[in-house]
Amino acid sequence: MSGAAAGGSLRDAPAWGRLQAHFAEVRKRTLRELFDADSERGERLVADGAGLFLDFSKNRITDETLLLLGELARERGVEERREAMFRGEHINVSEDRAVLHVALRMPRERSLIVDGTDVVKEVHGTLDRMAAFAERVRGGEWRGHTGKAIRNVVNIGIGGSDLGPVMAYEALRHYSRREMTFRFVSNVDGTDFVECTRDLDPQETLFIISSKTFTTLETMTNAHSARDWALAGLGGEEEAVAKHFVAVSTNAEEVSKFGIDTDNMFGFWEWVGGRYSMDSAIGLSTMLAIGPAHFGELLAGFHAMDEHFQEADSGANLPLIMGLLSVWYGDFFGAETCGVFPYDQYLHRFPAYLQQLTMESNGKHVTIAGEHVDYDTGAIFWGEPGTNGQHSFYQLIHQGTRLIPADFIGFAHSLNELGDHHDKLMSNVFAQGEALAFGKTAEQVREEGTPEAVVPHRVMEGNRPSNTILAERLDPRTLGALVALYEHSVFTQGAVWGIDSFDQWGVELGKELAKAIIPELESKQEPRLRHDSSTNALIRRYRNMRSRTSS
Ligand code: G6Q
Repeated sequence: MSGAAAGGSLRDAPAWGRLQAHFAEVRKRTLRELFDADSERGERLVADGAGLFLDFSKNRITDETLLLLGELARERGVEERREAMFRGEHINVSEDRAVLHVALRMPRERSLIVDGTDVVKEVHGTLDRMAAFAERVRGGEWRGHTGKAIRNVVNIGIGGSDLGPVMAYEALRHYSRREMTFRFVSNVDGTDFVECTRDLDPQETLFIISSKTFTTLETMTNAHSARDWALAGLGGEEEAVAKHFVAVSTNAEEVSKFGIDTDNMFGFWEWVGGRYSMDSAIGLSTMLAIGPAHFGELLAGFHAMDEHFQEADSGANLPLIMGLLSVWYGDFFGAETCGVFPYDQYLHRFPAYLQQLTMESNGKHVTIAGEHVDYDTGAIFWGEPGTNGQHSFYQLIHQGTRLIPADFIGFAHSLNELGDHHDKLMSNVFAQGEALAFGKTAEQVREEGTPEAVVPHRVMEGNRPSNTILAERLDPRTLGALVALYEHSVFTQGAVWGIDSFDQWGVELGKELAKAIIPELESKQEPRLRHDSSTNALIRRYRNMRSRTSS
């Protein structure tokens, strides 16, 4: 099987056995002890790559742990699988597809021949078309049906065709064209569309229908409502669609059936997974917001991290280290979740974006060979920006009973330097990592004069692990590197676990069932329901509440 992970069960890997024995030795060791034993630890267990600095010293690891995790990666063929991905082999085995998001950010002068086609050439062809279009819209040259320039851009898409664009727009708002309004409609709940468009003038509004398949229920429902909304505001003339709708898709046939001229369609390829597509034409809204040059910077950041992942030694390889640490906590310590806390308001949608990237990729229960795993796979990712989370759920991380490894993300420079806000913000990044790692002993609490009965409540056990990622500032290049860091960390975990990180069959059943239920909800006649008794009763109750019952 080309590019598949090393055969055999993960538990049979010699390094796995050694890690289990090693875990029994180190599980009780505290971060306090580890730091006391090595005064240089905080300077030693760090790595740099693609403009990001990673301090991973506050993890419950020794040098031996890193060595063994490195061996595990070797035995599981992480490197071979990585190279297979970069070569364009069909490492997405269950869908028999290449996984080539890395080609989306290869520089123009590179070439990558896959199945007889130079994909880098095709990528840059599309990027050039996107750039020409973006310049026309941003420059006011592209006019709406009534001759007005476009001031509002609404991206309609869901999942991978939404989360990346929203996250990137919010993250890079500082670089965006401020005179323009950008909105993102994803939910099939009509409220989303209505609230996003209520204050927009159809004459000045451009819709980007972003859908790889162009058949997704939510997106097509919203796209049709958008067309009705636009036509109602533009005198009902069908030819208005051409000026107010463009598509990002791989499905030209469905795009033209919808009425969008395929000249106004920006394509991508089967080998780009939805959750790996924000740097493809799915990023058209991002390019319209920040302009082609900044979009190029974003791609350069992605590419720099791709190169780092391919070239850096294992002890200094950011995505490899982070991925292996996730395996360490999930499979040895039994940690079920991982918190991601960006200390930058512009990154407020980053945890939501990461949830899809990590959980849709690695939430798998069988190996590539189809065997049920007998170890845990993908952790639950979640998070909120700091410092807000500190006043909410951090209590549980500090004093709860569950181990929650955390990633802190901070920047040296704010994009909005305001008084001493930024130092105050960053003091909290450092303070949280310190508090989680080292806590506060009963002795220290007593020394503060705390009444004995309250002492146990104020003790912080510490020994809570975290990574700290620092960068100069949140610019397009840095965002690209940050996203690619997590992409490749996800890749590393998936390769160790021997699972297919690039399919998502688990989301299909619910979609199919919903399709069958729609007519049952809408039918004028009482439908014959054949679900379980709970689902049948819920459907009947809903029909009743909507006064659709015939009885
Ligand atoms: C991502 C998934 C999924 C997908 C959406 C939208 O990896 O495949 O989130 O992006 O279901 O699909 P379309 O782009 O085809 O509408």
